[in-house]
Amino acid sequence: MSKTTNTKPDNQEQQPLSDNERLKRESNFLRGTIVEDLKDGLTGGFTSDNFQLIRFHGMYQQDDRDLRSERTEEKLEPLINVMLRCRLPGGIISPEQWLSIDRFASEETLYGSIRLTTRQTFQFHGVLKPKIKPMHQLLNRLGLDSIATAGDVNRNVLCTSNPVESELHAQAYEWAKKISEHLLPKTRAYAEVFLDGEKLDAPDHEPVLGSTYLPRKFKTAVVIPPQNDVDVHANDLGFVAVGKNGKLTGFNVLVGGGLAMTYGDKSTYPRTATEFGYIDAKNVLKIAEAIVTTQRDWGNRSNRRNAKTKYTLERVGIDVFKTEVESRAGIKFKPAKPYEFTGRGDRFGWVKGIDDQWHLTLFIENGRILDFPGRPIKTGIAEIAKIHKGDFRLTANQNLIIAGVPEAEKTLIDSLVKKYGLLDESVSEQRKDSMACVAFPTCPLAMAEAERFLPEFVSDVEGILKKYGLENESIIFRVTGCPNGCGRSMLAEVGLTGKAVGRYNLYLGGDRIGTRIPRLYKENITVEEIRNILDSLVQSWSAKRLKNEDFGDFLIRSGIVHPVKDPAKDFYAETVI
Ligand code: SRM
Ligand code: SF4
Repeated sequence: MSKTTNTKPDNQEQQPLSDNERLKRESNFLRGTIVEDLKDGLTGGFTSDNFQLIRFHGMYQQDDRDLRSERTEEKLEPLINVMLRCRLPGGIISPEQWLSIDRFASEETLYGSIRLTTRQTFQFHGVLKPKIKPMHQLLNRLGLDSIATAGDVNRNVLCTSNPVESELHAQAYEWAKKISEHLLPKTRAYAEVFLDGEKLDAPDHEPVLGSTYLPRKFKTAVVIPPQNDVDVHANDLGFVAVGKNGKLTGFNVLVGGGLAMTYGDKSTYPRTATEFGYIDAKNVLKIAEAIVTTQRDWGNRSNRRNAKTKYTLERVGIDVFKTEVESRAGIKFKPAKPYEFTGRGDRFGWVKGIDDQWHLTLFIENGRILDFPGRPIKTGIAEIAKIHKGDFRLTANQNLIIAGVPEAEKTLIDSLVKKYGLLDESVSEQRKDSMACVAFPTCPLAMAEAERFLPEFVSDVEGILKKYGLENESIIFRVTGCPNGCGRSMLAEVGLTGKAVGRYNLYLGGDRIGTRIPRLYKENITVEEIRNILDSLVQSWSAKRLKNEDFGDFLIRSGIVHPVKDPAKDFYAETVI
């Protein structure tokens, strides 16, 4: 048994608990009255607490914001539906599974698309109530589920998409799967509610998460340097793989990353994770559990805005948190092993792995898989799935890898790739290094466009780079429709966060490898203003940069932007010189 200190290191428990704590406590281990709501044909939605509880089972209630006012005028209820997020540790999915989810998206959802997410999984948007149970039953038949992909639990566990060093990847991926399983809710609610599972007499018990689950969402990633393609610093818990001769020996452990903030509330801020030290691979689950339970017991359950691990760490002190973790796990962190990140993007095109298999990374703009005019990419991927013997790997940059192609099948896959326009050689490096969250029309929290704004604005950025002779360069550019950070703008060299329709905050000065938070440069500005600012700054970059100097580093060195060094203290400090 692990040792725990029974009291919190401060007086947090004297504050009244947030309403989410009540609803978790009263939910009967996440069941609520979802079963009754599913049978209620009068509304497309979920009532009272169930609206929140369905999130723990991987669903969000949404409606199409483009259609809202039209439907209100026609005195109709909004077109209520759910978005489903699948659990897919490490992003690996088989061609057979893909074909079934492809069919479900086409035949049973309002939008017909599959959306690859920034956390290596896929979402269906627009599932109407009568399709909800069949959808979960389909996932179950495929060996998939959507447990804990949302809500106050450990979410989908990421793992670097690295098909090249296949042995190291296979080991790291196994850990990502084990961590996901170990930290999963153990309640039978999902099976009972959605799969018509048998009700057992044994009481539910949540040995790791506890009966009221975590204070807030919790995110975990496994990263294999030198590629930081999962943005490990966006996570509450990061495992940085350390290998020797292609074999995994252990991990450096990072704690307390997270990217969201709330406008106007300076007690919220994005934060990169803190290095706790090195552990041997065999201790991964013990350490993961100790970190999760420390956050479970010490996290703020009164104010959800300050509830994530990053705030707990700052509140109680890094050393106090770390010592508690060591005591609970019965393991001491060793000094961190040296490692280096050299990049973040995916490696596009064909690469050959050390196992002699071929792997093809496809660029999927915004992760949206749909048949577009002249580019039937959804049909194309399904056609490949019909003949592919390896697997598909979803990346944390919303792209797709066709992995494990034997030499003999490469030509056939290549011909399908060409036929369906899946590999466009003209896509610039800038476009590949750009990313947006979903935002309108499905995200209820969006203040501005992101996914639908990105493609055109990237063309503008391409134009600016070309104007100054930098067309072979790129800037890590990310847009989110609000300050929640789903497209990870707070780890970009240039990050936009939506303020209102057509207006954004502009953040500058992150680095290319995802270890520095950018700083607010201008608030609430129009797209035209953003274009003009970027034009002028790129001009300076082209004129004054050091050899191979990246845009974010140039802005810091030249003093245009003060670096954010310790976000808890200086994220809101004086912005621009
Ligand atoms: Fe996110 C909420 C979409 C990755 C921080 N996120 C949402 C919701 C569910 C809106 C809502 O609460 O109703 C969005 C649904 C939009 C839609 O229609 O699909 C949404 N988040 C996404 C996705 C799909 C964006 C994408 O374009 O790929 C990503 C799904 C990941 C997954 O598969 O699990 C997604 N969200 C992220 C990330 C990036 C990451 O984890 O690497 C972040 C920032 C990292 C972090 O957590 O600090 C992120 N999402 C949030 C937050 C702010 C959390 C906080 O700390 O305050 C919210 C709002 C909330 O939780 O209250 C949110
Ligand atoms: Fe929605 Fe905001 Fe997340 Fe974008 S960043 S998907 S707008 S919650």
